[in-house]
Order: sequence, then structure tokens, then C-alpha cells
Amino acid sequence: MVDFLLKETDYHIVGCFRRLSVPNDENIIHHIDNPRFEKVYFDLTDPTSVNHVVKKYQPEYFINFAAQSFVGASWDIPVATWNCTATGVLHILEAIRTESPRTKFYNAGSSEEFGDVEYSPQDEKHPLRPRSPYGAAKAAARHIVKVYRDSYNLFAVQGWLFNHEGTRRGEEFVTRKITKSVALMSKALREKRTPAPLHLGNLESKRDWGDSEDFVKAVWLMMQQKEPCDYVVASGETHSIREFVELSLTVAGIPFDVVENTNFFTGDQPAIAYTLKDEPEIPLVYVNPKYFRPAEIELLLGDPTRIEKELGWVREVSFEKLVDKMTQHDILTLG
Ligand code: GDR
Repeated sequence: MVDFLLKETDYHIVGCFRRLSVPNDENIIHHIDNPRFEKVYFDLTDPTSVNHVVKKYQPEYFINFAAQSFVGASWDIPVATWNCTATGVLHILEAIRTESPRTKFYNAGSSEEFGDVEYSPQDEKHPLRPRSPYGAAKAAARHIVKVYRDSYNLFAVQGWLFNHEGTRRGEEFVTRKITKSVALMSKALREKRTPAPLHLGNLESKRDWGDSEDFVKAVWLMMQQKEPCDYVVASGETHSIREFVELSLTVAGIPFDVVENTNFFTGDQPAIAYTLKDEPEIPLVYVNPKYFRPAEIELLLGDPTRIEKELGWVREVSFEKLVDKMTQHDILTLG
């Protein structure tokens, strides 16, 4: 988002960061010396800090991408997830209401709010049926944003963003976990070593994956509307984790065989899902129950028709291009 705003606008940008003992600046390090980019400490769970930032800067826009955003961890740390992802949003709304009511607010909504889906593709009318503490917190945030919008006449919007990926994606999320591991396998094979296998959870779940660079444009378009309105932002295609794995291996030029009996696997021990082609003793991918979730969303597929028609949003990067870009990047950076 910062890359986009620095390039496409002339705004001064204030980046709000939690204080960490080990810096986590990797994704914005290239902007640290830019005079249009300022870094301030802030914590969504500390309403005083939120209030202070809003009061001091009176921002034209407030874009909130902060959350405990890893669905898998939200069962382990449900209260922390809730405090940041739901209550934190209320802290922002209160700060805007009291200190800077003309600030336009964007909150990151999620396809995880749709959860146990009733129909496909999911559009703006689909009910909220979350399946994880994370999804429930995002759904709560959506309700409170709407309540503040209606009660106090604030410009407050949130998209339902389906999965969006890229070369800066955190390594615990499945796409980056796959592309990084595939890159390391490719390096090992080039160096005539046995590759370390990748352990994944549910290979059959399906996600609607888009490119983050396309999605920030959608966020910006939503902020430019005359009247605040929430939109689904999605690619309109759904693919399984298996398809992602197979395409990434193909991009890396790693030939593979599929071990058929892991389809819809329910065992309690890791099982081999893919091996190197014609080398059954060299496993490439395991399905490992350790990575199964207490409640899974088997399928997500978004319908972006409304944002395309009403705001003219155009998606430039296809699923194939995305897997290619992420895999090639990791192959390059991992040598
Ligand atoms: P998700 O993303 O939960 O959809 O949320 P994630 O990449 O974590 O999982 C996608 C699917 O892959 C399956 N899976 C695995 N997932 C992980 N992380 N690790 C594995 O080893 C693995 N094996 C299989 C999962 O079970 C799931 O079905 C993302 C986040 O960015 C949210 O913050 C955001 O709101 C939504 O996308 C839209």
C-alpha cells in the first residue's frame, strides 16, 4: 500500500508500528529514508496511542491493515486475536469520531467472514458465517464499522478481501510456505543433494488467490467513492492447495509423481503426497495432520463483479502468473 501511495499520490504517509525488540522492517525498509514516509509507534490494543496518532495528524485517510492475521494461530491466541482484530478497530473508530470525523477510514475485511459458505461465488449479500476466532473477530469489526458509519455519518468502509499474495507474504501462509520450500528443493536438486520435503496440512481446500498489488488498487478505489460502500475483492477463480503445489513444482522444473491415497486424507500420521518423478524413495511433499485446523473452510470463491462494474477495478495478475512470480522470486533470492 505504501509503495502504491508513494507512487500514485503526493500524500505524506504515517506508518504505525508496534514496538518489537527485533525490528521487522524488511517489507518497508526501502522507504525508511523517504521524507514522505514517517514511522511512529502505535498499538491497536492501546486506545491512548490510537487517539494520539489520530489527534496529532488529523489524517485524510486511515487505512487499517493491522490484525493477528494468521487464521491458524487464532485458535491458539483467541483473546489476543480478538483484542487486535475486533476491539482495535473500535479504538480507531472512537478516535476518528472524537478527534477527526472527516478522516476516511478503511478497515481490512476478509473472506474468512463468509466462512462456512452457503453459496458460490460469494458476493456482498452472502451472510457472515465465520469458522475461526480470526473470522469471528473480522465479522465483529465489520458490524461495528457499519454501526459507526450509520450512527455518526463517518466515511468508513471495508472490502471483503479474498486471499492476496505476493513476494512479501509471511512464510507461515500456505502460498509462501510452498514457494519457498520449492525454491529450496530446486536448489538442492541442482546441487545434487536430496531435497528437504515440505509438510502441509489440508491439500484439498480451495482458495481464491489474487495478487496484493492488484488488491491495493481496489482498496484505494473504495476510498475514492462519494458514498461509503463495501465490496468483495477477489479473483473470481478458485484453486486447491494441490494445484498451487503442482504449479509451483512445475515452474521450478521439478518433475513429480502424485501419491493417490492422500486425496482427502484423514490419517493422524504424516503421509507422503508427492515424490520426485520415478524416485518413490524421495518424498517432496507430506500431508501432515499437525497443520490441520480445528475447523476448516473447504472452499472460498469470490464474485468481484460489483467492484469491477461500479468502480472499474481491473485485475491484472492471473493465478498462473502469481504462482510463477512467487516461485521465481524465491528461486532467485534463495540462490
Ligand atoms: P487463510 O490463508 O487461512 O486462507 O487466510 P493460509 O495461507 O494460512 O491458508 C490457506 C489454506 O491452506 C491450507 N493449508 C495450509 N495453510 C497454512 N498456513 N500452512 C499449511 O501448511 C497448510 N496446509 C494447508 C489451510 O488449511 C487453508 O485452507 C489468509 C490470511 O491472509 C487472512 O489474514 C486473510 O483474511 C484471508 O487469507 C483472506
